[in-house]
Amino acid sequence: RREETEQEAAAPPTYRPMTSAPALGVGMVGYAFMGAAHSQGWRTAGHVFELPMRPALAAICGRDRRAVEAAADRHGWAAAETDWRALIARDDVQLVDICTPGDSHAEIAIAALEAGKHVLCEKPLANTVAEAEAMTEAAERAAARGQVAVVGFNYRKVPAITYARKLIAEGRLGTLRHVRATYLQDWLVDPGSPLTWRLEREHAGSGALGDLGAHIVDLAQFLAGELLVGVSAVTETFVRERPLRAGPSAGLSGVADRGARGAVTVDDAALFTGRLASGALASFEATRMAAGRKNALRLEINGELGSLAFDLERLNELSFHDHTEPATTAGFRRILVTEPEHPYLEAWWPPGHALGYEHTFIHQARDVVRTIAERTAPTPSFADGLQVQRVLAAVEESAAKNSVHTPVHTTA
Ligand code: SOE
Repeated sequence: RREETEQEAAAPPTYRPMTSAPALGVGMVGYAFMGAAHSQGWRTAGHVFELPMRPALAAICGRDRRAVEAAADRHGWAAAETDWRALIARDDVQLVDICTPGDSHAEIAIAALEAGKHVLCEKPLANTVAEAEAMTEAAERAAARGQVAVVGFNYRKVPAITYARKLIAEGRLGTLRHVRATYLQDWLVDPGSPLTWRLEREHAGSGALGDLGAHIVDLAQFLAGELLVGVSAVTETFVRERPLRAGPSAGLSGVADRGARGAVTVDDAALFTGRLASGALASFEATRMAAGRKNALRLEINGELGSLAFDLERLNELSFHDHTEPATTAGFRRILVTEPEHPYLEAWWPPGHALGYEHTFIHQARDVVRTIAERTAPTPSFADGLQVQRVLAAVEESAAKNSVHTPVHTTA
């Protein structure tokens, strides 16, 4: 074994040993795609970042005993429960992490907060504004007792996004003029793709709008540091009937039944424009029908002094144009957001050693733990989730009115 140098021997340890920090018992409801992603976050955060509390994967919950026990085993949870009320009641659970479809968020979150637990809830916060309001009120009452409630807008935790927010807040773009946001996926292009819960209004609340649009609305408001005050929208459901699902979901899809079909009750795509409080204009496109686009979340923000652009498929990069530079040499340049001075990077790899999708959940877990221990204001809060929900509702209201558009006059 290599001898330690004198300098290394004298240096304080980079990480506090996990075992010396008090445990934060986590109980998670749901164990599919998001459950797997959040499990990684809880498992890894305390091994990478120096944390005041050590996340302990106490128990995972789902209705199907065999499946939830298998998930506990695979993802490293100490116990499995089949009733979320029993999970909340456990003494070894201090935080409830909700990774279920939107129709159960409000009931579980409010019960957990009333039982004195901290809550992390997947996005969108709820399926309706009324549910999101009730959740936010419960979170405010709980905050007075020292509890934390956070909504899982994980893309805020991409280092390049956090850094973009910092540059904008420092005034590097000056007065903002435009926010341009698209979130494009293609997993519903095939009309034979089955009817999963994400396509059912009673479970998901809405379609591409709530699933993808919620992320870009949150990011637009987070980056700009201001709220949307109005929207104008169109939505469309291109494939109105799909085969029922035969068997369990696999990722986003699943096996289609050969006979039975059911109605798709949510949008496949939502396009809308919006105005921010300062008067800046924003445009949004969320779709699961963009063939070839897998997880293309793209943002561009233009201000009087410059522009920033981001693409989730190249998430370690940020493009920056400084408009105060001489026009002859100015232009978009690529910032590789992997320096130790960049957000979250102090604990990761040397510069240029890239991060990925799963790191957003590790950063989310780190931030939740610190918020609880340091008693700082939770972010993104349930109030932030409620604001996004209000925008989604306004989009649906506008789209319903816009079913007949201003006609295009032809000369014929
Ligand atoms: C499916 O469209 C999905 O997994 C969303 O539900 C997530 O929120 C998004 O981050 C990736 O795509």
